[in-house]
Order: sequence, then structure tokens, then C-alpha cells
Amino acid sequence: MTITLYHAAYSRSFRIAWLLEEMGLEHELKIVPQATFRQFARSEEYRKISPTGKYPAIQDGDFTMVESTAIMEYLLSRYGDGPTAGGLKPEPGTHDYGRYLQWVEYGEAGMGPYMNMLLAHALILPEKHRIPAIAEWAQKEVYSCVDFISDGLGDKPFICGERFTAADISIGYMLLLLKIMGRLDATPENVQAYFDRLRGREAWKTVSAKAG
Ligand SMILES: N[C@@H](CCC(=O)N[C@@H](CS)C(=O)NCC(=O)O)C(=O)O
Repeated sequence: MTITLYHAAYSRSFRIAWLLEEMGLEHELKIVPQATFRQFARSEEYRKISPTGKYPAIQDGDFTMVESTAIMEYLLSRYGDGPTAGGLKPEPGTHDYGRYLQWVEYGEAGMGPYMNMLLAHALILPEKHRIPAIAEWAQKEVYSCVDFISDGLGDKPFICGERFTAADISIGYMLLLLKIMGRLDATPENVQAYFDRLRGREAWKTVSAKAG
């Protein structure tokens, strides 16, 4: 069964494209061009697959699903190699698994809302609709999230320790957004080194080469 991923460059679908590469799972990327991704998101064709009109969405046979971190968990539990999904997540039911889930969710539910506000008021909205006070507040919140990540990392190579896990994919995407906004240089050194470690992975390079 081939998994189909609807992917728009720099969107949260990057997480899924990256995970599929890390897992070595056969898949098809439906790449939505940057210039038209908003229009396609609202099209009748895409609404049938993603009623939320957001990226990512996957099709797995006749099963469709949205929400990036939930899709990650689905793919790992369905196609991962055993309970630790080939090392991409700790054994469920353990403290390590609890810590891992914390970081997977922090990458979206914890940090995502502040990042969205920052993106909107610093980059995406037409200038006349941007509110500098919101951008300033959101930036402060985002950097406070980054401090939490920095403390969590300490001198470890990955957010859960010595081993790369899917939690790094969740957090790594947020750092990619900071990089795109030119705001990663202001983060602690261990976070910048962590980001470089992540984007040096073969799977990251493959996805970037294919689709951005
Ligand atoms: N919580 C959702 C967020 C999905 C989301 O907001 N995706 C953005 C791109 S990162 C999108 O599709 N935007 C298109 C639009 O709003 O037109 C997830 O993690 O999948």
C-alpha cells in the first residue's frame, strides 16, 4: 500500500515527508506548488482529502488523515518496526516514552500557537494588517519555548538523548521556521548546533532536494 502525502514546501507536511524518509517507507509526494498552495488548500478537490484545508494530509488506501503530529504517531504505530518503531520512539508505557511524547506535542501544541502568531505578524499578513505588539509578544514567547528546548537538550545530541527520535522531527520543524525567519541566530548555541545536526541527516537532505 503506497502512502500519499500532500506536501507544500515549508509547511508542517515537511514533518511527514521527513519521517517517511527516516522510516524508509514507500510513498508518493503530491507536491503543491508554493505559488498556489493557499488556493489549492481551499479547493473542492483538496477539501475532500483534508476538510480542514491545511497541510499535511495523508491518504493510506481509502483512509485519510490530517494533523502532523497525529499522522506521525499513526505511521510509527502502523508501519514502524515493533514497539520502538526502529528506534524512532521509546518503548510505550515507559518514562522515556512520556518524555518523548512531551516533546512531540511541545513542537506543535506547546510552541506552534506562538510561532503562528509570530509568522503572521512578522511575515505572512499584508503589512497593513500586522500588529507590531503581537509580533513582539509572540517573539518573546517563542524564545521562551526555545529556552525550554535548550534546557531539555543540555549537551545531548537529540531532544530525547543519544538517539534520534520522531520528537526531533516535531521540534526540528519549529526550528526550521525560525531559520526561515532569520531568527535562529539569536537562539542558544546548543539549539543552533542541534538544528545543524538535524539538517545534516540524509533524510532531511533528501526531502529538501525533492520538495523543500
Ligand atoms: N496543527 C496542524 C496545523 C496545520 C497547518 O496550519 N498547516 C498550514 C501550513 S504549516 C497550512 O496548511 N496553511 C494553509 C492555509 O492556511 O491556507 C498540523 O500540525 O498539521
